[in-house]
Amino acid sequence: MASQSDKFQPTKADHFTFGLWTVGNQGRDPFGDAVRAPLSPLVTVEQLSKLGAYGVTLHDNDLIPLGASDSEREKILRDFKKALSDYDLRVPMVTVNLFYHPVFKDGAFTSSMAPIRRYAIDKAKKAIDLGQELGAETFVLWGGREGSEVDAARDPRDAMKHYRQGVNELTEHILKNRYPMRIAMEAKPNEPRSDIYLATTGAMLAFIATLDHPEMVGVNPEIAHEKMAGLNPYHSIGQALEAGKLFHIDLNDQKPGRYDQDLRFASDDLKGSFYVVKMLEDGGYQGPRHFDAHPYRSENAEGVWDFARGCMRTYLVLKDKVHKFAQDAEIQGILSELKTWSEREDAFDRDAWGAVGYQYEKLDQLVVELLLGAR
Ligand code: GLT
Ligand code: MN
Ligand code: MN
Repeated sequence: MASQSDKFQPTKADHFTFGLWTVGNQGRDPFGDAVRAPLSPLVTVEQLSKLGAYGVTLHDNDLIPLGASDSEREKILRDFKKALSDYDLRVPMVTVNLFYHPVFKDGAFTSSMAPIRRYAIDKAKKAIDLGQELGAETFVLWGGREGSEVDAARDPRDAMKHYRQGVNELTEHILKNRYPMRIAMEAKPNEPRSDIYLATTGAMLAFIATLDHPEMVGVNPEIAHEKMAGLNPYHSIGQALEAGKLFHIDLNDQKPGRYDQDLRFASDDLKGSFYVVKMLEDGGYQGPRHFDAHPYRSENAEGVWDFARGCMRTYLVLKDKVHKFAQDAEIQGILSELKTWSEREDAFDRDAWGAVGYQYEKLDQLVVELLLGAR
């Protein structure tokens, strides 16, 4: 594919990153076991670098198994850092796994059990230390188990208080150690819990304003999660960017009304994905273009790299369409006509304004044809 059109060949300057857990996803689901062998982080680093990615991201336990001894940790880190340097790959973001072990079955930071909250916060602090060792500037916090099935068991106000205490402790830890790190909170409405607290990026933004150090905390919106909540990711991401809170992003795709699919970027919704790319490119977003998606369960080891290549190439194709949008005389003609009207200063005529046609049908059709390659 790449040979046909090198213009869409990713390079490190594009700042594409992938989680170890994304290409490393083994295809397990609630109805079937793994279909792919585990992928070593060292092989992942080599492969991603060869494909043109800029970096790799990880949960603490994607790299260092839970319960590893200090010496095991040191050895794993040494080998991983060597691979990063051999293949010139960065680790711009790390995160913490607060969802896999049974201890987290009723939440981590929002657990009603003080000892579990303590363990979860300490685990997150250690993951922050790991991030610092790997040079990460962003720490993502995804509260996948912070939620409920039985509302008789916990008042969400208590959950909010505990969540806030937890995040406040993390910012104190970062400040005390003078780490150049910021936290990005990721929302999801449900799955694996029936309801997850702070279900949307908008809810996260409101919560962040109540923290001790709101300037250190932003959001990591995921396209699929906004869509699961029936929302438009272009709007959520736009609001976060305008608020100076878009610290990181999880790019993928999702069909409406389904489980969290984490589909290859833009594989389902080309137009929606185009507007997300447009927002990132036009809006001055400086962070990595991070893919949090996984290959179809139908794929073998080779298909994993087709998946990764696909995420990056489609982003670049859509970025090219963003340039074409800006250069398209007809599209820009309609937009500038609308702008001229918006600035009219003559006496306001309610009926005349009520009779105006906005040309949105024409505008949208032009975008559709642009995306289909008909222009
Ligand atoms: C998990 C989740 C993702 C989060 C990851 C970060 S873990 O795979 O489904 O959306 O971004 O913790
Ligand atoms: Mn995600
Ligand atoms: Mn997801």
